[in-house]
Amino acid sequence: MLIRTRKRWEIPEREATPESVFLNRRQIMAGGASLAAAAALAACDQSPPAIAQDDEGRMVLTAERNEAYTIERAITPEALNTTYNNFYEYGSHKSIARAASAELMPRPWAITIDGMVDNPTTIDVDDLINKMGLEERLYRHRCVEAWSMTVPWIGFPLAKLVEMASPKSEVKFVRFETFGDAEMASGIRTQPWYPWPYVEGVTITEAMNELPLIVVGAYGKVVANSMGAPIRLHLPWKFGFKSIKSIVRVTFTDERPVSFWETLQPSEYGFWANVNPEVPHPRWSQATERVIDTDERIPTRLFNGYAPEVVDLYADLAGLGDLLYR
Ligand SMILES: Nc1nc2c(c(=O)[nH]1)N[C@H]1C(S)=C(S)[C@@H](COP(=O)(O)O)O[C@H]1N2
Ligand SMILES: [Mo]
Repeated sequence: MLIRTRKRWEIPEREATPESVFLNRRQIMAGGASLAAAAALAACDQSPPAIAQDDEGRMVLTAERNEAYTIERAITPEALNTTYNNFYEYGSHKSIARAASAELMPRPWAITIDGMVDNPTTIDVDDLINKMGLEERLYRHRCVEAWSMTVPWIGFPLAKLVEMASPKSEVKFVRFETFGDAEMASGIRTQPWYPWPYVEGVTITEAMNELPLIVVGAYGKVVANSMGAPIRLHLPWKFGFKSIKSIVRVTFTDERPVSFWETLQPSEYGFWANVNPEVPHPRWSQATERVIDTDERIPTRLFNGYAPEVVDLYADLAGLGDLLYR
């Protein structure tokens, strides 16, 4: 872990920001934006840090909703989203929230960016957040098991992290790795047969697309342990298993990463994993999905509804069908 002597919020910069500005920002974050408040902010050159601590020691995020990514579906209730999860480090069932909240220590947390890049680094998660800035996006979230949610994520585009790392021209893939510390995860201890740590990967062109979000918050707060604190990925056009949680390493490489799920069952969980209603999982249909809060069954959409943003990424693939699924 990176040793740090001083947190960003200990720097007097925060004191220079009047409380009213914080309040305005938070109202905007909560969706109550008024043009007047936005104008007041624009006129104010001293913007608050993206993450800071309030007087009671709570983490406060400053993020404005990016209206380009609002959607037609209702937001999944927070209490459901934080308690219905896949996070095998804490067990192979949906109710991992209690174990994750008791065991996972999301701060301090360092992320290593390495491999074929001009700027390798190991950086504290909060320093990274303040460097990148934050925005809120509403995204559909579709698990390969055919349930879905709608999540108000807070984060920054993966493309910004790629830009910071400055990959060499030979880079073809980005590999992500979750922590593998068994002391922090009872599921690693009780399920030693799994290929820990959890790994996922995307192509460099996927990583540079506008959609992939590095998530550090949801529902206006730092992201819950059960949802992959303190930093996880979300790829809204792919099945949920690609959206790796609690990331400690991002590696730029010319070799295609082999994921946790691909290692376990390559015929069911392939590299591409693009949501496609026409290509069934070997054991069930992907034509529809269950909205977790209402239990309603709705049709699944090609690329989970994000075809306009991503279809060009796959122009070189031989055909649709299986390639989209795998
Ligand atoms: N490290 C890690 N990341 C993970 C998983 C996991 O078990 N471990 N599960 C994946 C799966 S299958 C899904 S559907 C999503 C679930 O995210 P959520 O719990 O925030 O809905 O996380 C993905 N990321
Ligand atoms: Mo999933």
